[in-house]
Amino acid sequence: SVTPSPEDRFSFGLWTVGWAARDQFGTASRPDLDPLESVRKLAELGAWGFTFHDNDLIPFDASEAERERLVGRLKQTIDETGMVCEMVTTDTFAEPIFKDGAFTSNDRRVRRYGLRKVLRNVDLAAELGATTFVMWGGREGTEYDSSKDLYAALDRYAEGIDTVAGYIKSQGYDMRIGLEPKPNEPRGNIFLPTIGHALAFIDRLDNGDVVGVNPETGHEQMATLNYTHGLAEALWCDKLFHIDLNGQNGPMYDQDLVFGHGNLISAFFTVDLLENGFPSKPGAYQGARHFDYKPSRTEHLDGVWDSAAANMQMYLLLKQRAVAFRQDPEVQEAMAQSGILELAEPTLAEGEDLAAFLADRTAYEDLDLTGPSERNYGFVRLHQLAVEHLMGAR
Ligand code: 3MF
Ligand code: MG
Ligand code: MG
Ligand code: MG
Repeated sequence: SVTPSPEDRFSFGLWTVGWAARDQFGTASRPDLDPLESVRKLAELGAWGFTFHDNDLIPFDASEAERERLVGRLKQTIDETGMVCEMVTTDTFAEPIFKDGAFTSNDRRVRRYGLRKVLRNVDLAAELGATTFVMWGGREGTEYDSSKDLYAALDRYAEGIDTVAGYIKSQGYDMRIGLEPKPNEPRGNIFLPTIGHALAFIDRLDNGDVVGVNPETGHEQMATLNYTHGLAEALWCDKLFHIDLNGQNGPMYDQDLVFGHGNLISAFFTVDLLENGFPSKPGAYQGARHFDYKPSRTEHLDGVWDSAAANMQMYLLLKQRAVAFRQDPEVQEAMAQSGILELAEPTLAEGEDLAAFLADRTAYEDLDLTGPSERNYGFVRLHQLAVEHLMGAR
């Protein structure tokens, strides 16, 4: 069915529908929304959960009493709607204090302040039952390479993430951190620009066991990378802890379009991976299908909710087509023809040691290169079948 329901595990950031469309060049084109009304509205549309930055709900300068009142209202809304607060994240980018970053600011006062802001938000996340804590370091970076000791910046970034991860463990919270890579915007160059950079960084952490990635479709595409490949490597590393789905048309500013409204063929293969898994490792991704998009500035309130619904609609349509694609006998035959199923076979035979491999003349000296060189892989035929399924032509 293409009617979203909680079983589909769709979730939305409150900053997505809540974006009043203030941009670099213009004032808001829509009124600010009450985030709690947004939770209700998303529930009505068939979403399962929501996510938020601390300051999507609690103004930066709110008093303690105001903070408690707002958290109380949120809990009441959760009870009334059954919506799941699946992820919480921290705003360490909007306020002037964070203009040179939070964990990697040259100013130690800012680093200590930023870390405290994040830690108190981890407590709030735990209180609300969130199991993922996302960290997008939007201001961690530079415009000028002269402005920062890059080695020390990575040390301080690691120190910050390790401190948060260590805190989560020491409190016994059932929670994991998802680092969100992005190559640029708002900084000229953001640290941990891609999934690959983040995975290598996580490997160097002391508490990296509870740290993974939260890749966003558009962010990888801004770096001219293939989002589905990035998800695949994160899955291969057991580090795909969360996802931000949206739409983007190649390397330009962060468009945050509705999922599928950018590179549609790429979106099809993203859903194919999330729903069907790898041919050698079938099975659906277990996490939330989380959207991080922006209703375009041209849209008023109807457009906000139309676009929210469109994300779920696009995902379900793509899911329908991706499932049909994999089940089509002609596709299965084309996949077999293409050797896709052969790739799961180890290159060395079972029990074959290096000496035996080096002694196998059929592997090298005696191999007739004509066969493999003249093989027609049939990838174009297979892709044509995929695109026909995507277009609803099959
Ligand atoms: C920016 C983003 C961010 C992150 C968010 C939490 C404001 O391009 O994608 O959205 O997703 O900070 O994860
Ligand atoms: Mg984006
Ligand atoms: Mg974004
Ligand atoms: Mg995002």
